[in-house]
Amino acid sequence: MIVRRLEDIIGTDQDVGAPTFHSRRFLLAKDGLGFSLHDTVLFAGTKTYIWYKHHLEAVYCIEGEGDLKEIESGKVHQIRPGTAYALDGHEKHWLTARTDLRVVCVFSPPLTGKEVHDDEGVYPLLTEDGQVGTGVDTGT
Ligand code: 9YT
Repeated sequence: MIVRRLEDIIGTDQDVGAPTFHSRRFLLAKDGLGFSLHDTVLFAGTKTYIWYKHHLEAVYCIEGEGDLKEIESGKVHQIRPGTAYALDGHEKHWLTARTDLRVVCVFSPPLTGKEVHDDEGVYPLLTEDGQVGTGVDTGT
């Protein structure tokens, strides 16, 4: 049995920062469950480019307002508390946070400590409309 609380994660190496979000990683590959579990807050007014090339992800919004744009199809989905989405096709997307947007995320295969550094090592992207995003590609 594993029991962890947010206060146990904050300030540890499982509490990671990036230019447009911070993420508290409750469960990682080392926990041996076959998935990882994250509590992520995307900062109000930011737009994040995300492509998980080798991972599946499910996301459930618990706080805030934003939208998700699928880059290939151009489809836009409103994200608000009670909305879940799953990247079952490794879709490239933009996640825009109108307010702080808090989401609970599950990855399969689970993220490991190595991807922590990959994520943080990605530099902000300057997009055509002048917004700063973070290229997030946890694939290896
Ligand atoms: C919004 C989203 O995809 N969050 C995933 C978790 C985050 N990439 C992390 O923990 O680094």
